[in-house]
Amino acid sequence: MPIRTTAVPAGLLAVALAIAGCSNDATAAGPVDARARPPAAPDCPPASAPDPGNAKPRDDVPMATAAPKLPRKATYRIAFSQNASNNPWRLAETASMRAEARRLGYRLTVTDANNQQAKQIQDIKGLIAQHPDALFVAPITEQLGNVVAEATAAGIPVFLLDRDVDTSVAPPGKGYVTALLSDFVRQGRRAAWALARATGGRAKIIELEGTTGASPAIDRKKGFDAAITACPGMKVVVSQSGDFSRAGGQAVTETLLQSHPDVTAVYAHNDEMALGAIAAIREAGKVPGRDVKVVSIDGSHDALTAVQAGELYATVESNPRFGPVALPTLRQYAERGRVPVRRTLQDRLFDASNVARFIGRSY
Ligand code: GYE
Repeated sequence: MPIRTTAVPAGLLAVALAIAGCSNDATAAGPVDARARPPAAPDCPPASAPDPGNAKPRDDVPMATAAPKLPRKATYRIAFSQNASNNPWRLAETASMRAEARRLGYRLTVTDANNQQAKQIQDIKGLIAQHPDALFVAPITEQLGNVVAEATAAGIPVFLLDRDVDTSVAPPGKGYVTALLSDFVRQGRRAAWALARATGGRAKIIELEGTTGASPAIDRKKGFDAAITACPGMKVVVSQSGDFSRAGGQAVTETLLQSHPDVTAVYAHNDEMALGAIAAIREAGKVPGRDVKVVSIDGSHDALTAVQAGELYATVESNPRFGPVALPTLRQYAERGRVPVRRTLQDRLFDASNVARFIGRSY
């Protein structure tokens, strides 16, 4: 299993917050959409509590010492294996990497695996053959560990973006340099708290899981499922993968609303699936946001629009703008010869109380 450490050195945290464009105010999310809030069940503490916010950054993350070194240069030839380009989150991430590389004058090659694991393995093998100075990988599932280890064995420093691999195959700091990730367990927990507030702590829930085997799907489930055990009135009645896609979320919700017409809530592991679910809820003749409460994760423009419309109760941020964190990490590795094996991004939470402030800068 991957290790789940969380830490951001002060400098990088500042970078992450600077990209976000403001200080982290997740803990200040406060009361939301009071119109729609039922009274909180006394046996469900999260239903009347504020957003728990980010976990405390850890200062005990080990340094990457056994991965290939990166020589110090004025400019770098780098590659990025992206796992898909079929949603705004992926497009924003790629655009952010391109913009930062351009700004620094680095040459960047991007491949797109079209959401297919076999293609991503081939993409990475092709990039290994070109021997870039460094390789960034957004792995589709944790099974990409072998090919990541292969790149490392070829002497290429590998940096993971936004998803982890199986760390028993590619250990952090050795099988790859470092992984830049959100705290997915925490995101799931925060989504559970938001749903507890939305429903008063009583809900029959459809859980739409992300791509099977992807680290955010594994951990967002873990965090959510664990958190709702604090509320005996909240139950996941059915949990199924919608593959992180809007079409997947819609099709799965359509079917599940037929077999479980008494469902009162949807927890989607990302915004795209939540937006698909909202369409399916409407098609089933129900009112999203009133008959069925929906929460998700990402913070995309379409999701913030749905929050404004009252159809999506809240979305926990998962920031795709990795360029200004990823490339400084590479630079630091070249200049100092060491970086921590994990860098954890800080995420906000968007709901009716703050959406107007953030929608203008959303992707
Ligand atoms: O939430 C989702 C994307 O890996 C954190 O992948 C990322 C997730 C993100 O497809 O929308």
